Amino acid sequence: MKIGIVCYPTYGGSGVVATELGIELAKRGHEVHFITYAQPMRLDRFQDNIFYHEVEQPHYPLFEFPLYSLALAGKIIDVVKYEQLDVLHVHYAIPHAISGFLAKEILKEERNIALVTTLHGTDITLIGLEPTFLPLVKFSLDQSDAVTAVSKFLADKTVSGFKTLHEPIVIPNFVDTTVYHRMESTKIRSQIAPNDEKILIHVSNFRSVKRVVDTIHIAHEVLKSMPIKLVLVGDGPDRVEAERISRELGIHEHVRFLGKQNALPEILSTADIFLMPSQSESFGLAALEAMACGVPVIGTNLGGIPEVITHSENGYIAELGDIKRMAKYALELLSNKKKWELFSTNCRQSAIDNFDIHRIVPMYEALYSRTLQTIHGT
Ligand code: GMT
Repeated sequence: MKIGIVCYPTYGGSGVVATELGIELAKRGHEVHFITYAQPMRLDRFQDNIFYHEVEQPHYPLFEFPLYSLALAGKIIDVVKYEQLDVLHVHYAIPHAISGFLAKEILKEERNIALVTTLHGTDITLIGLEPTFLPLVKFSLDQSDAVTAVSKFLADKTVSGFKTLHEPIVIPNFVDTTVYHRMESTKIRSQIAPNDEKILIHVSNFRSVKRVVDTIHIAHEVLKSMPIKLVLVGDGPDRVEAERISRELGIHEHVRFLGKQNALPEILSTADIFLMPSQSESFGLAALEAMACGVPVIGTNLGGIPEVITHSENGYIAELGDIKRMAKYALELLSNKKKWELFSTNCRQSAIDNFDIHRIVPMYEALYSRTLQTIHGT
C-alpha cells in the first residue's frame, strides 16, 4: 500500500508512535510518505520506501495567524495526488483529522483515499474538549473512515466526550523489543551512580500533566532510607521548577537532569525503577519502553496506565500525588532483589507478549485493508 502519515514531528508520544509505525510499515514493503512541518524526530536513519514531505507555512501580510491546518490540507492533496496514496493515516486529531477530512473531500472525485485517524491523548481528554474544538473534532472523527485509540480508556473517553457515531478501535501502542531491551550499561551506570546507588528514572516532555516535581518528592522520601540517584530525561516547561525544588529540598546532588536524549535503551538499562506519576496519560508509552528494558514502573491509577502496568506483578499503581505510597513501593522493590528480578522479568515479558511492534503493526495493516475494501466496495 501507499500510505501517508501525518503527525507532530516533535518529542511527543504521538509523533514517536507515528514515526515508528511508518518505519515498520516501510520495512514490511509499503511505501510510506510522512507529511509534517519538520523531519520527525525518530526518522533518524535511512530506510528504503520512506519519503518525507515538508509542510511549508505561507507568509502573507494579511495572515496575522499561521494557517497551518490549511497549509497541511494543501500539502496532503498534493502528495495524495502525485504519489497516488491509498491511505492517509493521521495521528492526533487536532488539526490533523480536520485537515485530512478537507483534503479527502476536495479529492474525492479523482481519488477516494482511506482516512484513518489515531487518537493519542490530550486531543480527546483536554484540548479537544474545549468548546471551540469539540464540534470540529467530533465531526472529523465521524467523517474518518476508521478511528483508532491507543487504549480502551481513550476509546471510552471518545465516546463519552464526543458522542461519536462509532466507538474507536483499540490498537495499543507498541515497542520494538529488539531495540528496547536491557543491555550492558556499566559505563553509564557508574557515571550516574559512582557509588553503586540504585537509580530511579523518569522520561517525559516535562509538561505539567507529567508531574515531574512529584518525582523529586518521591526521590526525597526514598533518600531518607537509602542512597539513590534520580535521573530525569527530557525537557519542557516544568524543568526549572523541578530543579528549584530539588535544590530547596537539598537533594540536587542526587538528581541528574540529562535533557533530551536519543540513546534511551542504553539509559533505561541503567535504571532500577521508572516513575510515571502522571495526572493524565492515555497510554504511557515511556513506561512501556522502560518495561521492555526490564525496568518496573511505579505509576498512577489514571487513564490507560493500568492497561500497561499490572499492579504487584510488573510494577505498582498508586493514587495521584500519593508520594509516600510511591516511595514505599520504590523502597519495597529496591530492597528486595528477588522481587525486583521477578518484576523486571514480568515487565519484559509483558512488553513482548502484549505490545511488541511485530504484533501490533499488522493490526494497522489489517485495518487499512479492511477500510480500503469498505470504501471501494470490494
Ligand atoms: O504529545 C503528544 O504527542 C501526545 C501526547 C498527548 O498529550 O496526547 O501523548 C499521548 O500520546 C502518547 C502516545 O500514544 C501516549 O503514550 C501518552 O500517554 C499520551 N499522553 C497523554 O495522554 C497525556
